Amino acid sequence: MSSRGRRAGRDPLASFMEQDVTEMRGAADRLNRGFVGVPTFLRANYCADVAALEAEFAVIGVPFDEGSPFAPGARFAPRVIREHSLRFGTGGLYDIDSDSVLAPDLVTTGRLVDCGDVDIWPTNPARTFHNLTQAVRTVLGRGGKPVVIGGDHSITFPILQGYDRPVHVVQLDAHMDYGAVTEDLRHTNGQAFRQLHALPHVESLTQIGIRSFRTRASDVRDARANGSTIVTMPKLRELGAAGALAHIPDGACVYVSIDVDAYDMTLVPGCVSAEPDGMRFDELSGILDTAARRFAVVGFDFVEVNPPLDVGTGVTSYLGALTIAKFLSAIATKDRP
Ligand SMILES: [Mn+2]
Repeated sequence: MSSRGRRAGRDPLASFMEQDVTEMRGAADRLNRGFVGVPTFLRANYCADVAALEAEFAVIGVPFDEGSPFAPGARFAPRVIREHSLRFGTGGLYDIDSDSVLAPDLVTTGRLVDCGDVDIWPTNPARTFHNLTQAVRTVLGRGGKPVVIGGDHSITFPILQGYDRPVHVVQLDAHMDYGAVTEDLRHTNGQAFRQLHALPHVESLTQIGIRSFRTRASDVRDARANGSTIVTMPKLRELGAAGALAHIPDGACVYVSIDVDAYDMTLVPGCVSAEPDGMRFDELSGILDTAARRFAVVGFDFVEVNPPLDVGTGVTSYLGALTIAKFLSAIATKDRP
C-alpha cells in the first residue's frame, strides 16, 4: 500500500490520481463519517488477491447460513458488521480507562486488510466450505492471521481444516455445538465442534459460556469423554477469565471462536439462538484480553449475528464490530506493544 498523496499541501486532484486503487480511506482531508464510503472492516485496505497478502491480519467474510436449521439470515452479517465497523475511526480504539489508544497503527499501516467474502455456492455447502478452507490456508501460508466474520457457526469446522499446525480451540458460546453426525446431517451449526475436535491438529477444546437448557446430556458426556473442558456460566463466574483458561499453556497457539450468543440475551436481539444468563461485555472482553495476553492467537471467528432479526439500530452488528475490533487490537498490541 502506498502513502503517496497523503502529504500535506498536495493538490487534492493530483493526490487522488496517485492513490493506490485499493486505498479505502482516500485523501487525508476526507472526513469519512461512518455512513460514507465502501465498507471494508474498519475501513482497512481491500486485498483482492489473498495469494498476495502482505498483512498480519486478514478479514474474511463468510456470508453463509445454510448451516442454520432454524432461522436463516446470518448470511447478511459480514456486510452489516463491516458497515457498523466504520463507526470506529481508522486511528484505533481509544480506551478511556487506560487513557490510551489500542493498536493505533492497525489500519493506517496496513497491518489489517479486508480480503472480502468467500465465494458462496448456494445449496452446495461442500463447495463453499472448500472455498473457505482454501482462503484460510492461503492466509496462513502468507503468515497472516484469519479474522473470519460469519455467517452461522457451521463455518468453524472448515476454518479449522485450513490449519495444519497444532492449535488449542477456545469456543465462547451458549451452546456446545457438539451434535453427532446423524441421519446424514453434518453441516449444521450445531455439529461443528464435535467434528473439529476430532481433527488431529486440534490439541484441546475449551467451551466457555455453556448454559442452554436445550443442551443434550449425551453431547456433554461425549465432549467430556473426548477431553473437552466445559466452563458453564456459573463456573466462569467462579473461576474468572484467568481460571477458565488456566489449563492452556502460556504461549500456546490458540484459535478462538466467538458465537454472539455467548453474550446475554438482552444484548443480542439480532441473534436467533440467544439465551438468558449469558456474559456481560466486560466478562467476554476479559476472556479475549486474557487470551490475547497469554497465548499466540493464530486466528478467530465471530459468528451468528442475524441482521434481519435485529432491532433498527443494528446493535447486535455494532456489538459484533466492537468485539472483533477490540480483540484484534488486543492481539495486535501483544504482537507489537
Ligand atoms: Mn455456536
